[in-house]
Amino acid sequence: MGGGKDDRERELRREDLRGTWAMEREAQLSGVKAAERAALQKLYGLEAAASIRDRSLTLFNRTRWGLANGGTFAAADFLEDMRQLGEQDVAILGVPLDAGTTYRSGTRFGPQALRRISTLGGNYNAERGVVLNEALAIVDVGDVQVIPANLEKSFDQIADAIAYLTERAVFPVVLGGDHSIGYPDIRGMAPYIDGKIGIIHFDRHSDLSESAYDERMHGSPFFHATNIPNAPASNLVQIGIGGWTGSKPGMRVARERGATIITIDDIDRFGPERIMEFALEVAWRGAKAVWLSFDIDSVDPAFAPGTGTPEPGGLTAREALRMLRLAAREGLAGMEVVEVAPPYDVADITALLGGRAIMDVLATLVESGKLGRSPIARGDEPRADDVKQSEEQPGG
Ligand SMILES: [Mn+2]
Repeated sequence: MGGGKDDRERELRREDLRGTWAMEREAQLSGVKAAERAALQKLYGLEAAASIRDRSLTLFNRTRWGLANGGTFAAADFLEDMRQLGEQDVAILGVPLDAGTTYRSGTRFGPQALRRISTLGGNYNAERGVVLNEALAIVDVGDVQVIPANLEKSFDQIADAIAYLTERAVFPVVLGGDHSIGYPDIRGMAPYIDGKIGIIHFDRHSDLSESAYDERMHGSPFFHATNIPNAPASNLVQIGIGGWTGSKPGMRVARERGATIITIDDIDRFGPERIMEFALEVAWRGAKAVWLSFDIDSVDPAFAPGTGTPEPGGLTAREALRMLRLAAREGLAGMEVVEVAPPYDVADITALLGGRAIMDVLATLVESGKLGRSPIARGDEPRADDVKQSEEQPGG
């Protein structure tokens, strides 16, 4: 991650480059699971035609990547039997809901789009120095059964699903869905946190209104989440707020409850690093866990047009990914990516960014040895691989 300003002045040597580190790092990354999978794929996919020289290729594609997309996020295994949840590190959970949308609906297709485009690429990231599915046991647990015309029943379903994951100490990655799901996500998790839960919330909108059209819609999740006794607004930090689609009553709620609002102007003024240091301080103040809520509309519509309430002037994709990685450095209890609305997307770029946000956050948690900082007792001992990685992190 970017060093100080001094780096801009200093002489630049080849060994200073992250790319140089990445080349060295590559040699240390394990390919154990990849080898196992390749062997199975060879067995299941049958021998390729005689003219194919690369004999690792098979007749039937069983990789689940690219065109062979198997419908799960980043080609993770689908966990059909939810009774078997518990040993995994990460559970990908879709919430195909858009009943909370007040204007342009379409986020019910968010999980599908995020999963589909996530198989463009692979699990290896040179800059992060990680092969994600070697470092973590990731399963895709499919979708919550939402009730399309009933938000409150959907909230009950979502909260119970998150509770189920949290109770089993599996890190939840929620694929939204409109932002109304932010409330049941916190509600499901909060009872399992032995202390306060902080919230780092990226958005152009503060989502602190009590209701819209008499219901708890996608502009209301944090009004209701911060009514939960151990999820106080004092530990809520909202990043990227601004523009003409915000709510005036929501701003009053933020003032009355002592939430922290960071606008795009603030980010321009103080820079992403200082802003995230500050945001982490607020979210973690006396807290046992922090939840990450990433509304894709925090990113400028130039980079993320596929969303219901776009607001020009947001983060660049590069800023967003960098700030998300900084947010994840101290550990997280779970995350959600919301408001990806494929009907308005162009060339899948919004869904692709949403998926990359997840990959970058997970990679950062691995990099900093923080996946497992769940309040539920799980391996407090870092894995050998994690220790190695944190020791090898270059300064800056
Ligand atoms: Mn928003």
